[in-house]
Amino acid sequence: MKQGGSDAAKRAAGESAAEAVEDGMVVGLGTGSTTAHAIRAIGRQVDAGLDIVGVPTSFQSRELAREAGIPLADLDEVSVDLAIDGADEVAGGDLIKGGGAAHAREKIVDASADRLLVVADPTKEAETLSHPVPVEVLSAARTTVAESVRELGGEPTLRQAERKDGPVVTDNGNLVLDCAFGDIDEPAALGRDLASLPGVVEHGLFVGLADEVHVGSEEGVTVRE
Ligand code: ABF
Repeated sequence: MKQGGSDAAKRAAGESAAEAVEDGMVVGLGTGSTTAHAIRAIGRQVDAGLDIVGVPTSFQSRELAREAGIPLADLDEVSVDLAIDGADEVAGGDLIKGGGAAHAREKIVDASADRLLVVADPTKEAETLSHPVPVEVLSAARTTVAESVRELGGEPTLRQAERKDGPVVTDNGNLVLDCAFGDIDEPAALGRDLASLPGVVEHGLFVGLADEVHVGSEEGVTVRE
């Protein structure tokens, strides 16, 4: 995951996106350190009387939202007006996500939202997507999917836990293959190919989903539409 951005840049992006939250909205709450700033800012607005409901995209964002005092609902109970989420790489409206292994739930929430605001720092921006694509797989499909990814021109690596004592297991109980393809000139086509493989739960290509990208820096925020 590209993690070069400063905390000040992430905070600027997160707080900028949080300003788009309005009274009465159902808000999708993404995962990661940049979105965490948005969640805390929304929590402060709730403290000040804002009436919203949050839909978390991961265990991490649920815990953070609870601490911030944001009332929560499940996606099957509400429909999302606005989602705020981070990314590992951003090229125009296309994203690679899944560095936090939460991209399956993130995609369900982000794709269902009327508007998706992506929060990022400048290290995430690219002309062409080239970050390895996280692919969540059922454990039984790990080898067959890896083989198919190689046939598609990618190099899959099973994601290991930071303590190196075993693989990362997602909130859904599955494994993650990080699949390096080099420059991804046709993300929509690659996304379709990956989605068609038996045993793939979800991949981290979010093509054309971003409505706005809030890029924070120490100097301020640029909003790209
Ligand atoms: C989630 O967190 C992911 O989909 C993305 O991989 C990551 C971004 O985290 P951070 O903001 O900490 O760089 O949004």
